[in-house]
Amino acid sequence: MEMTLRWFGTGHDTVTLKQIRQIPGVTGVITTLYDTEPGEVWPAERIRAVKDEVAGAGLHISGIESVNVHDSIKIGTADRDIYIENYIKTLENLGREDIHLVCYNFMPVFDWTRTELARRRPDGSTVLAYTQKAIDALDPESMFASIKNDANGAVLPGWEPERMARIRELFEMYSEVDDEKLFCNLKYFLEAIMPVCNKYDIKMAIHPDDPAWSVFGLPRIIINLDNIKRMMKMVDDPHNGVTFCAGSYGTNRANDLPSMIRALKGRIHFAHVRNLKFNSDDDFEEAAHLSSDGSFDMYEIMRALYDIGFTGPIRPDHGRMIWDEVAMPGYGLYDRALGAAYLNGLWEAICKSQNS
Ligand code: CS2
Ligand code: MN
Repeated sequence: MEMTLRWFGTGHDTVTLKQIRQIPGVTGVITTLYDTEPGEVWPAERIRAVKDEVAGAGLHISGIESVNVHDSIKIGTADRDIYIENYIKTLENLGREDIHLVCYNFMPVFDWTRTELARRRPDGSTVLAYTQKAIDALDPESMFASIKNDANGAVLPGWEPERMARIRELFEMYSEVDDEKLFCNLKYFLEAIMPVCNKYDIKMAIHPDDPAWSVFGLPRIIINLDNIKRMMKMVDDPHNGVTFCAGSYGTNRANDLPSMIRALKGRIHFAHVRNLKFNSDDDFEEAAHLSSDGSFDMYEIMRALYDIGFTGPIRPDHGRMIWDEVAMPGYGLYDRALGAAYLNGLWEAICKSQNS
């Protein structure tokens, strides 16, 4: 595996490339063109510019998270082919710049959903948290209003104000889309992009729905092993793979994370490894990466990745806000750096104990 950190780009991220370069063992970044809209073609010059900037800091781009998929593609409206064409052009531009990993998601309307961005834990850190009763009590607009104030001025991916302004319209557009329709539209999209992925050897790594169940009545399909297998079988190409996000699949306690990893051997192209602490089955908070701080056995997760011979990029996922850092919730420097160091430590111990 290669240890990486997510970086949103100069002007968008409080964390600098220089800081990332100083985290032991981190050699790559996972980045994006944060100010592009879903459906736009990413200009080759802009991709090259960010690639050069990252290289100038002694790092390299290990993958893109995310090239977002336009709602027309997810809904399957008549204009989807235009947006698919644009997606293909973006993939070509990435491929020509020698970028071979793209993370994306197929979640309707929102990206991840949390009900609190700054829940205080006993040690005084603040974390992202989810409680089902808040979802059941609120509509999406009031939820957006309630979490916006905790965002430290950052725009959270998937919760951009422009999208929120159109929220009613978006819900209306998705009203005819159920899980089956969403699977069909995903298949259509994947079939269209696989030729370019093969040509440039671009691994597509779908990110799971987070949480791994339906919120606000919207369909959600990338939630468990059966559905991922269905997705991989319906477009059976090694470039059609997954981002294994422990914190997202792990929201559903029926998902056995290490055994899912083993079952996905060869098709995990990217891994997000983080821990959750459950207070009940539908109330959880994003703990430190350390196993004993949360509910997951992080050793077993890393061990499963080792056992399947995982060689792709891995990154610590959301971190806690600690040491008075002010940053995008989940994406500060300090706790993610601690996460990277801890995951590197587990990995070193696993490698040495297996080779001795
Ligand atoms: C990320 C997702 O912050 C997060 O939870 O893991 O936002 C992820 O980047 C997207 O869903 C991938 O498209
Ligand atoms: Mn993730």
